[in-house]
Amino acid sequence: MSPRTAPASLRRDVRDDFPILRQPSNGHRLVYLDSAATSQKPQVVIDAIASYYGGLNANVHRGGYDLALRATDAYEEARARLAAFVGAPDPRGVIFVRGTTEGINLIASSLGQLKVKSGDSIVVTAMEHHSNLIPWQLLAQARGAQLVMVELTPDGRIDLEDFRRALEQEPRIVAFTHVSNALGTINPVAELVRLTHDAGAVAVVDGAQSAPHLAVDVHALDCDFFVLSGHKMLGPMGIGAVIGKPELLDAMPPYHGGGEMIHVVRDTTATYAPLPQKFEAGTPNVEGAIALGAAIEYLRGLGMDAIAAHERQLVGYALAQLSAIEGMTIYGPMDERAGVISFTLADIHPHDLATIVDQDGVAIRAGHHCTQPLMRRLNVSATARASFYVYNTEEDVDVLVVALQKARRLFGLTHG
Ligand code: 7TS
Repeated sequence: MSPRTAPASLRRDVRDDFPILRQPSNGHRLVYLDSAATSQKPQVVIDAIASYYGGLNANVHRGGYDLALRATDAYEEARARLAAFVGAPDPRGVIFVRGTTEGINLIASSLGQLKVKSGDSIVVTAMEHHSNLIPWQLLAQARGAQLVMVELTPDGRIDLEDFRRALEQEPRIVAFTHVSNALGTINPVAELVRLTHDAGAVAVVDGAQSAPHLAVDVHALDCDFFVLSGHKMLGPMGIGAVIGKPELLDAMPPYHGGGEMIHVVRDTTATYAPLPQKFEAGTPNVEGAIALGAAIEYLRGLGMDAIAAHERQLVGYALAQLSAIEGMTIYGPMDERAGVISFTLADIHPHDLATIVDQDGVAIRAGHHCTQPLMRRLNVSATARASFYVYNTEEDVDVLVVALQKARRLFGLTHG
């Protein structure tokens, strides 16, 4: 007798929590399959923004009056919530930034000044989003360092042999994504971090595509830095975070200079505020942080394990349905993948595919997904990409499949 092994997926259909999904698109039910680009927002997040401006708005960490103190408390509570959500033991290591792009630029610039000198090497992988590549290119160019790119296996995983080879050069920093935005690959982060540390380097993890979809524990992963974007995890745009080990952040020079990041300012020099203020110059995105806190509460209510199970089930169903379409090529691993599927269909250009399925209300992305080095290795200039989140259902996959069959017929590919 085998026990029932049904995944603990979401207990309810959450689509109604997302007002944007109620509006039609091109006369059809909107099937939103572009959550890797940005997620839609539940009503509780939209409400959090309105109630911040309706009842709490004041600048933080400066005013001594009631409203300012309450705004500061709410902002700091959002920081504590985010720290708990990703398993960071110390909220002082949570630095609010605009998003993953700004976060990685902060690390490359500040950690780069601390750690990287001429002749050193920095390691990235061939599946990185440009946000986790260009800042390291800029750093390498500025410091006269060498950027080493780790190759991938044919099914789109990090080639661990090549990773080990790159570490033999004793790099100062190793940066890699947790989940690929173009392939959906889930990388073995804890193992990569361990290898990185054994080689004496600092491990930077791009968590833009993992924090929204998987239970993350930065303490267990032991990464030195983990970076995320609020807008991909049901929160608003313009807010994200660097979650770093406080002892490293303490040793690093400031990134932006300005108000609130200082302790004492003299004419030509200054001393800096303690963490996290040292890295938060100027007026922060208070409303964004508070609404991200609301998004985190919503995600916790659903349960990250249940969300991951829901997406696993959905992506399994989608892989089976899509593979059955004649002429379909799917990129990336066929197991252990997050809710992202990149594909091409016969020789139909991915942009044409996206335009055709849009006529049926299906929103997918076509392009290089800001991963040009990866596209080059896949021998394509672009792919079509469907990405899933809590509000997607098997019915959404069915609508996509019917729309793709229609594209085949439009392009004169029979037996569709
Ligand atoms: N890293 C990864 C892995 C990403 O997927 C993205 C955005 C970023 C970094 C940058 O995040 P941002 O919030 O600073 O823009 N990815 C995508 C995408 O796949 N389609 O549009 C944006």
